Amino acid sequence: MEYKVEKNKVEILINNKSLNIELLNKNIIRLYVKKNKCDLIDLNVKKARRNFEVKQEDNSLIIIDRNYKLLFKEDEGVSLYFKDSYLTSISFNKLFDEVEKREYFNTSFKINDNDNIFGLGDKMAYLDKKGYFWASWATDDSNHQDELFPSLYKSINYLLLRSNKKFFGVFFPSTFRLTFDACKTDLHKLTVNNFEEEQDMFLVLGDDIKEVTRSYSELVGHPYFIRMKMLGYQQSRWSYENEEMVKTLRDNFIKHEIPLDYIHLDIHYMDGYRDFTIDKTRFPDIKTLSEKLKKDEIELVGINDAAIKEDPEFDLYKYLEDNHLFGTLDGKTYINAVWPGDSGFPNYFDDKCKKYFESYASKFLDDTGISGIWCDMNEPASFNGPLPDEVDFTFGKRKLLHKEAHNVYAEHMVKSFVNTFKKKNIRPYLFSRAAFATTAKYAFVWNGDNFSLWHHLRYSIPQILSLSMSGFMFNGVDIGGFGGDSNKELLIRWLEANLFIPFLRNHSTLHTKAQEPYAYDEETLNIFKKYLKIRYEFIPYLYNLAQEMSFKGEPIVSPLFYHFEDDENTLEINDEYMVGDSLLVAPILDKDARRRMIYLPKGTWIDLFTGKKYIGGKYIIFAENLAESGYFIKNNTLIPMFENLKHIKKSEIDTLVIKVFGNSGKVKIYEDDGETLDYEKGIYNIYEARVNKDKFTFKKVKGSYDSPFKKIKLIKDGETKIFDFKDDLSEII
Ligand code: NBV
Repeated sequence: MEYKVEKNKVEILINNKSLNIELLNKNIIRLYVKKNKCDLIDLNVKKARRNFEVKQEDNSLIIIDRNYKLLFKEDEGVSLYFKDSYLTSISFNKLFDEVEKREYFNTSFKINDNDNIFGLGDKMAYLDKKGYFWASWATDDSNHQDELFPSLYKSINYLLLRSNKKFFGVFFPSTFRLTFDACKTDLHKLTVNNFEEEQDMFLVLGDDIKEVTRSYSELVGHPYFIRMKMLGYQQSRWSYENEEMVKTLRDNFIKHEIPLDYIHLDIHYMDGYRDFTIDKTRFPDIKTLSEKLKKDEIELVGINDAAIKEDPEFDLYKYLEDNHLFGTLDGKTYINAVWPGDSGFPNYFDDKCKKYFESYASKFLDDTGISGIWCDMNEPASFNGPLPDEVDFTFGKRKLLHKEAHNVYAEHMVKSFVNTFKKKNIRPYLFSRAAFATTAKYAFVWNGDNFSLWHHLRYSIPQILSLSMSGFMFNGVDIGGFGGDSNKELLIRWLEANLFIPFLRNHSTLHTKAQEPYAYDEETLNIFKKYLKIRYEFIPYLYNLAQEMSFKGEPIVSPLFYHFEDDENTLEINDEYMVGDSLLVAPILDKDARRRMIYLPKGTWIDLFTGKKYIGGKYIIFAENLAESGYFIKNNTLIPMFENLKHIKKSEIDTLVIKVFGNSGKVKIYEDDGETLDYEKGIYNIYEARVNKDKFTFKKVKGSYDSPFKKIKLIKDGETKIFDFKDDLSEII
């Protein structure tokens, strides 16, 4: 067997081709026949020297590293081991493409009966993707239902596999269309096809699922750090279409004392669906409107579609056209139809285009007082058939055809707006419908157009969790459902089920029944208030997790197996989730159901509402009436909380509540101003709170942020003790 070893790389020569194995660091190996340029995405590849040995034995080549081992056999491909556990065998199959008259490789992974295939982002499916066919090709199909639709809005080429009781990841950096036959054709083969390029992949390893997830998140980039306010409740519909409707919405929330942080403006606020314009007949003075709302701590988010109306009178269109900054076909601006009618597709890949959007949007935010940008239709979606493969988005000096650009178009769109916010020293409020695997560092995501259907509520859990395990840890779905009419019970159950999901927004489509918390009856309103009170109490707990997400690549919400991977029962659970490592959510997801089976992993769990303790390691039957959902806190946990909030304004919150579940525990609490980038300069605090039976200690372990806290309220066994806020406290309680 012919091979070459060079620094961290082993190149094996087979039939005039070479298979390259690069040992990047202790957790990541890159395997490729032809290396992808990766110039459309930013990867964070940390290279570290590895001391490895290469030896040839019979007809195999063995690469032995301290952490992993790869064994290559010409007819079998590469077998991968992590610390002596066999994970999979990867084979490269030569195929002949009849259409293109050329040879290409697909890649197969050996999958055993008890192995699992997780990951792949936003699919409308259960956590384990085994048994189906999937594709990465950003698709706007608002009628998508269930596993029948292989591709959705996002293209997240990440597989989180579990083999031999060990988790590991595989990431494909190609932005071309990819398909994944997840043991559909062959029960023991996961086959990944890329018809345009020969495979290039990153194998992501680790001692446990947490290490794998952290390593993957680091490779593609940790999700960006959100504003604390973004954890608040958000109300949307297509559309609150004029100033009157927005004011009435605000009045209703205030009158009914329902917490609210953001109102979303859908496409009607624009002038003829031109991006970054305002329809002056509907919103005669949006700046005054947004300033008035800000007095109540409510902010506006505005939608922004990817394509730009073809209108020579429209300065944005004119600039892009004059500067050749639209995608072209046969040398001319390519036009298709979207909401504004005939529209061009900006070449967001071009730096000049990005810069122009950055400042255009910046001026728009200043002029209107709008606080956030909601990026839609950026697959890119089009009404007159799909964009032809050959539409060119020139990238630097090279042609970039739509077939390569499509899956990463949204990423370059949102990238244009990151500095719009950062230059104002504020964290972006930027979210997107489409995304590539590497997009979470620029924008968060929601799941697009679901329906007000019970099984879409059920899917919302594995969808959100799959996104979370695929690097998109700040995400959510339209609660209540987007398409179709919601109803009282469905809306309430959706709120209960998604109560701790990072992005909590109620949204619905045109002409559907109203879905605001007060739209049904007094009971619905009161249930909403009850639950949103809990959500707002948990803001510091969620914010702690948001910080860990951005600093370390830890998910906010996760499937149970993320925290209990040795417990095989957790692998089958699609209807419960963990929030951090201390809160377990087990909601009702079926119409008329008033009880359900809940799996509680090992340990003691405390019902959030009744305080009743349950011993885990088994299933329980649990009653959940309409206003009762299953939320369980791990025994001996301290939860940092706020109280009595209707909106989140960090600088005005003067009391930190610490609630003890059980009789002891400790927690780290992260604090900063909640909105600026000052944390990047180290302006934040980290506290450590501990309760050991009757002793309470609280101290600052790090930081220079000037905290507005004045009091600490400790709640234990139903009793409340209040202390003056100090950096170092030690009390007998
Ligand atoms: O802008 C209108 C909608 C929006 O409400 C929704 O959230 C997006 O996913 N948008 C899609 C375009 C129309 C879809 C039918």
